Amino acid sequence: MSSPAAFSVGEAVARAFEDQPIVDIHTHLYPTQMGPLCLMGPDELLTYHYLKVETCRQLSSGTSVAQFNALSKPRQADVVWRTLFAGTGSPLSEAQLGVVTVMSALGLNPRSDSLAEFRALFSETKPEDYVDLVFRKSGVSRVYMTNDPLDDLEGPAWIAGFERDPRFEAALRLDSALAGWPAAAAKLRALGYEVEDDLSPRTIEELRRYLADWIERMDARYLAISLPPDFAYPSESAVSKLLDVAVFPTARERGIPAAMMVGVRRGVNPQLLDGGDGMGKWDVSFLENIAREWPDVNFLVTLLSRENQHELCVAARKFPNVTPFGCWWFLNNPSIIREITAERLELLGSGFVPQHSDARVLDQLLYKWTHSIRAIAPEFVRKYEALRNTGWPLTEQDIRNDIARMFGGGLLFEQEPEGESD
Ligand code: FIX
Ligand code: ZN
Repeated sequence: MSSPAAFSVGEAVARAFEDQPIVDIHTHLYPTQMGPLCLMGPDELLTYHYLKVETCRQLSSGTSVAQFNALSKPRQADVVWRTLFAGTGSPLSEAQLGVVTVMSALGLNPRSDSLAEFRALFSETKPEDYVDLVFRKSGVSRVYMTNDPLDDLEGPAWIAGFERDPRFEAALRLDSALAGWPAAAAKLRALGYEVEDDLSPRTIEELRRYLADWIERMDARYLAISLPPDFAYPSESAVSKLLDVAVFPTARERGIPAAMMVGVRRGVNPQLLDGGDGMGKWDVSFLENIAREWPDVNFLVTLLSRENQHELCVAARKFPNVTPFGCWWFLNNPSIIREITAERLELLGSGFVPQHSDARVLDQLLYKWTHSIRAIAPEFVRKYEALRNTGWPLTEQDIRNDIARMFGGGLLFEQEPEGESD
């Protein structure tokens, strides 16, 4: 066997990424068995909210955002195509590059005048074959969905029951149940949970029953909530109290992580509908309060503001029950991914989950992971070269082990909750 110093780190990292099946820990993807929730194909891809927002910045004069919103999905996709891909400027934004990568991966001409060729390919392929094709070509082996029983489409699908494609794992999302309490009380009551409008002992008991039932029904692997930048903990807000009395105790009892996604300001420009959300910086001392108060809950944390990333690393150094994950949403751009990955490697070693895709349309797996790995791999190479230069007899297997741990989903469940072992 050649001496450990003989191999090329760059090539070893590239091989490790090529061979590692990716586990994508946060997406908005669903299996075909969940009917209309499963989004794929050109019309869905082109009407991704990132692209609609970019289109709305440059609608031709005479077309308003309201008129664009009123169009059918295929007509919106045509407008997006004409504006962002067959228009005057080159498709340089990350979301635009994404579409080009997807089309190239599918063997399509991205410089076409229309979506006709893409639509023909999609309509000629059976949905289950399309799913297989995307999983195979993207190198993704499993994805975590974002599951909300209170969603009008999703709840009935779970209640009716379906045979789950095992590549799709569940994550119970709590935004609609907890945000703006008692906004969700009527929906919870309709599902059979006797919550009251105030946070009475009965309400808390019933909310905990809701969590327990739905974790069970979905086999949810973690709980998740997104929160605004002004979220404070502890505080008198209903959401802070509900996390304390219902969500965190449930995560602890069940031994599953709680994912906190903080920094989103919903509906900053309501006219843009699903693309209208903005962001803001959080006070990370609230995360410290949570982590200190709940040492036996594993918190998966992603923060939306670039300004919060260094503080998040420092908080994770202080609290082993905090695992940073992903470069979320407005951070999911190569320049920022590079910066965040380097910072996390330097402060946390291999103890974080570098990326999730946040894909909403299955086809996006074909670009989000290639683009992310292209940004992340050089940072790993730099670190492994630095490690070898310090005199560490690095082996290719070391690299493979780290990449498997960080991209193979294992870190999610690495921390056994206290008191669970015996
Ligand atoms: O809250 C979330 O999970 C966000 O990722 C989404 O709501 C957002 O719309 C999105 O798709 C970001 O990439
Ligand atoms: Zn998301």
